[in-house]
Amino acid sequence: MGELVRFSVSVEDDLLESFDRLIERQGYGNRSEALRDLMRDALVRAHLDERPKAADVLGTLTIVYDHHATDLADRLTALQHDHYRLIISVLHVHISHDDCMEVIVLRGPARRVRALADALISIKGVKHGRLFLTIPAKKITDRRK
Ligand code: NI
Repeated sequence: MGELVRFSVSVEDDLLESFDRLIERQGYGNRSEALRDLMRDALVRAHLDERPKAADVLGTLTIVYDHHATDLADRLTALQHDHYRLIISVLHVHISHDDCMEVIVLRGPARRVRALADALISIKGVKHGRLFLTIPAKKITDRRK
């Protein structure tokens, strides 16, 4: 953790009022913590955007599917076994009589993680899927550029 630095920011009053209402609804105790989170999120997104070939990213892929769909569960499982080195863990939840949700925790090269997520989401019968990517915490404020 770096040393705390204070700085001032000029902003339109209506923008600041809206921001304050938002962060209060979100449960932030003060602007500083909300601003720190926005800065970290921007840095993570920039890191991922600027390094499409990043060697080490972390991801969670959430997919929802009907387990009755023909061959779907087998295809999802086979594809995950084909890429087992990218998969840290899988959480399976039976969310109704028909539907399942899986949260697949991934770690590896960005391109391979994205490609596996795209392949899983695009299998016929997957109703919804979304990949969330982040990076190891120490890289968020990496001073090397
Ligand atoms: Ni299930």
